[in-house]
Amino acid sequence: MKYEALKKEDPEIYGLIQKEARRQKEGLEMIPSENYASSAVLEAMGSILNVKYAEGYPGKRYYGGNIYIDEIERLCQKRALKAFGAEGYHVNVQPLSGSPANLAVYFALLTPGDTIMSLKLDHGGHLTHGSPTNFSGKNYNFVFYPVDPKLETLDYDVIEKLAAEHKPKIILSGYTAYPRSIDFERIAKIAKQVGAISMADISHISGLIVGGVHSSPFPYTDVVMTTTHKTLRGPRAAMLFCREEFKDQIDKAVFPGMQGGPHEHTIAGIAVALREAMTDGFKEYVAQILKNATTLAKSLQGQGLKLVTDGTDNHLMLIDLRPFAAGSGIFVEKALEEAEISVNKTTVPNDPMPPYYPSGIRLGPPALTSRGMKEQEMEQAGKLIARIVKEFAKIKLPEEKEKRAASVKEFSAKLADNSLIKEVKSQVIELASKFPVPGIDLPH
Ligand code: DSN
Repeated sequence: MKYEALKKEDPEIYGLIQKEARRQKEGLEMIPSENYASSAVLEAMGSILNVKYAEGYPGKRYYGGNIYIDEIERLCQKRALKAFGAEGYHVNVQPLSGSPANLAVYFALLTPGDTIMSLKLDHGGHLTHGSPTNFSGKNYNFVFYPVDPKLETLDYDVIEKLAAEHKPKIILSGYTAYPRSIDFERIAKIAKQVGAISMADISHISGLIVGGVHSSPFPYTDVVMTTTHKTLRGPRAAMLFCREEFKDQIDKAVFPGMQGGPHEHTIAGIAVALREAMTDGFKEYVAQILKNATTLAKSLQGQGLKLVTDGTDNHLMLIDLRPFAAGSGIFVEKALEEAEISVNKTTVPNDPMPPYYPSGIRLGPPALTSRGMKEQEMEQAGKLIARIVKEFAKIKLPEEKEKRAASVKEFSAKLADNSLIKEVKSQVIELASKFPVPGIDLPH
């Protein structure tokens, strides 16, 4: 993007975008839920479609002038069903993002107080999968299933047993921090046995599913939610697929239940991303994500780091920092950030620490793979990350809660002068600068 008008009209915001562009170009974005959309997607999102109000659905809007908007939204729906091979399903492409989309499903299909079964949050579940701080946990009765205490993987027999015991209305699968593949067919079967609706949140893995390197929830799962900006490489938004029998309830829950005017410029961007996702190039891309993730995991393990489940089947992995010090995720995240490597601190199964001071690091290669990095670069990135982890994961968080924020602040203030970080950072910049970032056009 050239940003010529922005540069002239608002140098302040333009300058900050350029700083962020430089940060992204010189650093390694390894938060596994982040990714680069193509320039074509960004152009659709930045288009004049931004102007339109289109409350309602194609063919039945509450505003005039939506002839072409209807065509765009219908095309997006058609591409979504085709890309996911979701024959016999309906798709709503209006959800503004993943969290409101999940809430729309609960709103559509449940009454407050109804039971939903989902994965424990510190085992990989999402905020909207029943956190007591979230609308979901405050309004519905969540029963959580755990991962196996030893293997740290899903135990479908335990899910089956809990489902028979609690008779939930929805069984939710699909996770935000789970490094292994998911048997959607088995979970849908369990749901059927107890008369529950099966729901999958495939936000993280939807690109892998479209590209054929992860099992699909179609045609097994009743309701499927995905965000569109992670491995799918589209704009920040979401889509909701459902069986025809739930169509009216889901559509009404999204609009007028939870949202007003849909973001049609974003919907156009989703359509562009879906077209890209149906190409052979995208299949190669997601296959490379898996090769890169496996190589990165091996590289980290080769340096002596422990990964949750001892590896990965998908695009992400979790470093368990408990062998060093529980609660050190925040120190490692900050040290890596100073070295221009972006990851996020995360809880690990049965984490003794709270989510803001957790004992793990979540990372993965989707965005780096979009830049063209391959196994060799993953090997190198793994070694650089391990050097930082081994140095900073030892730092102990104060026991006293009120002293924690100050200790992190004090720690962060010293990072810029740390010689190890300086050394890693220069190698990171050298590595990253060789690979272009899709959608970034830095001035020379
Ligand atoms: N925040 C997203 C993630 O990082 O997984 C999920 O909402």
